[in-house]
Amino acid sequence: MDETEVLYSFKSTRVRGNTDVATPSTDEPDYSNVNYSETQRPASSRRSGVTWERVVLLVLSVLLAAALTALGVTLHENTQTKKSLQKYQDEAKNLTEILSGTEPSKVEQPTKPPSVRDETCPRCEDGWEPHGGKCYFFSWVTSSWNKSRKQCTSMSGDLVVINNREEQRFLQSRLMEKMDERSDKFWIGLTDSKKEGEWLWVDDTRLDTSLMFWREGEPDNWYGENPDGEDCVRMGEKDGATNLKTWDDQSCKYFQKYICEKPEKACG
Ligand SMILES: [Ca+2]
Ligand SMILES: [Ca+2]
Repeated sequence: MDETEVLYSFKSTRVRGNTDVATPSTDEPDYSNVNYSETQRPASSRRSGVTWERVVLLVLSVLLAAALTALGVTLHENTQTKKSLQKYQDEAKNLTEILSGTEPSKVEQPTKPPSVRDETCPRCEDGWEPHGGKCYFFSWVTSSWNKSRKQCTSMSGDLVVINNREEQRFLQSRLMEKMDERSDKFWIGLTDSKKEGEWLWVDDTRLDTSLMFWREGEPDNWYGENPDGEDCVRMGEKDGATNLKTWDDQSCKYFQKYICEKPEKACG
């Protein structure tokens, strides 16, 4: 019996029951049976409903997954397209600049500015100035020539050896900025203390006569202030020098500032 038939049976028997309340009718419907029948939909129908819901849910899930995948692919393709477009624009710009006779700009491969490279790999330690492959230290205290040299060697350097005119020009230009007064000169690594008149650098090389920067009248090995004469060389002209001539010999016991030198560190 299906659901429609159960309901029909229930109504017809209730009408008959009202005419004879005291006598229970044998046709009185079995409510438990009715209730049971009400909820007793065909099992195949309920299973079918659940199954359809699952199918619909599954289809929707598949569609959602497909839509998300398509969206991801589209976004990726858009990114690639933008990159390609930028590349073509840069190439077109370079071609335009070549045709107009100017150097192409380096927009594609920006390089680090020198200051950034220096920060990542400093060629000289703090307090030392790089120049021409060397590092220079300009002291702010004064000392005798020998003690000045010890200060330099204690920092893995030595008093400066001047090897060419450009180096002399660099040092003189720096001293013009650093000297407080005309007598505020700096020791360099040149001396004739081993043999009078035989000038040697601290690396034991002999002074090149074509690379001498003596001031007018120097060296004079003056005995006026010291009986030992003058065996050490200092340099610096605060007001500028004619033809870079800034050297003079001085008593090694004098207290002067000093210039240390050492090679730059290898980078990379
Ligand atoms: Ca001398
Ligand atoms: Ca002198």
